[in-house]
Amino acid sequence: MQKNMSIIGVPMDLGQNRRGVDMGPSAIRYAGVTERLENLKYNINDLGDVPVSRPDEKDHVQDGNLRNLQQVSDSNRQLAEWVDEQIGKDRFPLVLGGDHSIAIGSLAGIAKHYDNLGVIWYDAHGDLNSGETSPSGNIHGMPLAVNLGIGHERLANILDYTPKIKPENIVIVGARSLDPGEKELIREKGITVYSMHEIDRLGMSRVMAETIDYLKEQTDGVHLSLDLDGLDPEEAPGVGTPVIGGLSYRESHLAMEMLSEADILTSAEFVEVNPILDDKNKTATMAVGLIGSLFGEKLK
Ligand code: HAR
Ligand code: MN
Ligand code: MN
Ligand code: MN
Repeated sequence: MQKNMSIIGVPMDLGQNRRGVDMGPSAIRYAGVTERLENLKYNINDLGDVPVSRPDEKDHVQDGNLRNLQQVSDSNRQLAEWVDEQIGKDRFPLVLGGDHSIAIGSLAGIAKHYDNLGVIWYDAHGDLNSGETSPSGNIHGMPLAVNLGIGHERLANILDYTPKIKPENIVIVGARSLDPGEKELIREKGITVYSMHEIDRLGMSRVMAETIDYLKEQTDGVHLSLDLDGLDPEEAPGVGTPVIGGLSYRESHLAMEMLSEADILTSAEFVEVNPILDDKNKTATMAVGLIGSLFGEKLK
């Protein structure tokens, strides 16, 4: 694993309609992410936060079914530039959200550097909607589709290229809430999904072993996009769109340890921590625990 790492915060709450997720980067920093990584001998440069406008600051108009399109697009373009620059300097980008719409910018900045980027989408949701299929108009339910080149041009064409990733290089882990249009896209594109059903049947150990073997073979870099709502809301309550029946902290911990051991990751992001809805910063603390395991903490 690359030991030079840059932390980028994205206080984005415009991809959905609950306040509070903009404080996610602060909550994760407060839970000690930098110290945790420095103890593992990483050289950390925390670049601070990408500018994001406040929902009550400018006219945030809805464009068709896309809430706050212009502002979400503007911040993601900046995020893409920041991430691109860090990879250019040979530094591992660790992006802290913010709602999941920020995966549009992070992948735009990352995928430029790879011919065959793999993506692990650890999430209760597929985030495969477009303006046409979204039941909510919330862009945080669309980033994976946008990265496949499906969606509004102002989102899909950030940094002037599209698509960012190929459907066969995606593995979704933890899905349990998929809209009809998302299911159709998964079928049409043949996207690999380990839903809660497969995780219950096979166990996380086998699911991650298969995921790692597959991506190792198929890709030249792997991005982890971890939405904290992939975890069960009883354990990780500080998220805006909780779905019962999720992954445990232990399962998630194991997944991170297996990724660490496989040493395949080239970038990562942790999103959707909402401290207003949390219980004493528990969810941000879990995010930091998972980051610790992902980057090499061991019990012995
Ligand atoms: N699928 C629903 C929608 O598109 C809910 C999306 C919830 N999104 C996230 N991201 N938290 O995973 O509105
Ligand atoms: Mn998500
Ligand atoms: Mn590429
Ligand atoms: Mn989600």
